Amino acid sequence: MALTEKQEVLVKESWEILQQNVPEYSIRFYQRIMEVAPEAKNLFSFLRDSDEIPQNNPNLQAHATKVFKLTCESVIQLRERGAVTIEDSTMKHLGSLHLKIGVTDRHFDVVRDALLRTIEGTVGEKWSKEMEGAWGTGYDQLAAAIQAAMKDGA
Ligand code: HEM
Ligand code: ISQ
Repeated sequence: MALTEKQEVLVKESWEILQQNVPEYSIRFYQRIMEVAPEAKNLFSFLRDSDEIPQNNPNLQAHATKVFKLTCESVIQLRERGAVTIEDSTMKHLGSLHLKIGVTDRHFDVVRDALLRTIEGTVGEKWSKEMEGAWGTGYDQLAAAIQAAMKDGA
């Protein structure tokens, strides 16, 4: 699916709002993943040993932010170049890491849903189908690239 200029603007706008609410959206993101896929908790080194999702954990916030930032960059690349062109070495790293951890295709769906619901909850009334389509498309292309790198590493 090709993205419109308007969709790129919507993603950039929502990313600005997210960046002002990092502690809040990180927790929301993990909570949603844990609700839908409780077993995934054990995959995360910084969640494994606690019963609750730790508030104000810099590790957790940094990780959640990386996922959102990469997705945002993918949207921009899709608009500008028609494809996701994240650096090769980054893709290789993400592919081998997620393969080693044992991330499944279903997990990718769970994270997709959590990402979208987190943005929806954070941007409030600015949320729209158009915005959802843009983030969703960026995520799908990025996830496909990571999954391809995982298969390469197998
Ligand atoms: C680690 C991105 C999908 C689970 C990471 C890291 C990044 C990342 C940037 C940190 C890499 C590093 O530490 O060097 C992404 C992106 C995804 C994605 C962009 C989808 C497009 C998933 C999925 C799962 C998952 C579906 C499964 C629930 C993990 C885990 C770690 C990790 C468990 C290691 C965390 C730790 O340090 O313990 N991911 N990821 N990721 N990812 Fe993902
Ligand atoms: C997937 N990969 C890395 C970090 C993450 C943080 C929260 C949810 C999913 C993630």
